[in-house]
Amino acid sequence: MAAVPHMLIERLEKSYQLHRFIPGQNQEALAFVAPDIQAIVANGESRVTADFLARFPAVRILAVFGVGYDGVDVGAARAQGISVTHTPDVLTDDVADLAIALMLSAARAVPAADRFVRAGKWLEGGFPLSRKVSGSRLGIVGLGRIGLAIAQRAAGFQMETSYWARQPKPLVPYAYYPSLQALASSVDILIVSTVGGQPTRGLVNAEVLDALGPHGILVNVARGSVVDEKALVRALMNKNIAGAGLDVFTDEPRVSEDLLGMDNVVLTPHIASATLETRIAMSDMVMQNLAAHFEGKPLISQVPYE
Ligand code: 8YV
Repeated sequence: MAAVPHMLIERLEKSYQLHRFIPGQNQEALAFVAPDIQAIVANGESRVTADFLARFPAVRILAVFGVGYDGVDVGAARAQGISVTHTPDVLTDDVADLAIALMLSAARAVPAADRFVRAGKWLEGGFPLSRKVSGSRLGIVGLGRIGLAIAQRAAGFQMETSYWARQPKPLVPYAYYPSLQALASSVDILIVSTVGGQPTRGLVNAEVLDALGPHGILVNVARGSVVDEKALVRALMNKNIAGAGLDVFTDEPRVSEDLLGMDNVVLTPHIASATLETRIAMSDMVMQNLAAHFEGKPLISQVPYE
């Protein structure tokens, strides 16, 4: 699990008395100060359960460093009078950029081609042909801020974009498929950019991957939980799909040995929002939300209560 970055910790330390919680390590020390803690900062992957929150009776704000807050029990936070904030918008471009990078890398086999050159194999012959991206059909799973930014970029590649979402989006020029399987069967590349958590768990399952088909490529920049990873491994092994580009995993930072061994899979370590510029902007948002809370002003990016 990624920790809150050092740049944010340094800024928090300048304004607040900071206690760092390292799961499985300093629980007793933290229990000692827990009644006095007024705010919690977590990252997008943090698991913040009702039991955890119950240990901090004075907390009134939980600021998530990330757009996704699927690890937070928002209902429990609400019941305890805790406002939850996150960092939307500032990371949209970066996540969409990485989705396109993974799409191109997987379809054009860029990392495999790089390994090929470095291993001196070029001297023995040419590299196998890859798949054309420009003009191909793109399916987007979840057309929120990030999905829309991916669609805009895909337009530059003359891709025909369609999407699945829990509800159709008004006023978008892309075809809506109420069935994810039907979407998968009519595209070449499927990019997952939907929210994580219970509503989307295992959404991309064996049937969806089968529908994507032997020339299809799957990209995931959302959450590992959205894809049935065992089904994905089987689909890749049996060549039911052609390849994948993955930034998120079921049990990250542990990545399945099967995926590690596959040449047609491009793997990145949950870095979609990890540029210096964006991480500074995300840190700014966390600081601004905390400051607003302690000054009694409206929060700048509170998550909706479900
Ligand atoms: C971060 C994320 O990697 O925004 C999210 O939901 O998953 C990412 O931006 C994460 O929050 C940093 O730990």
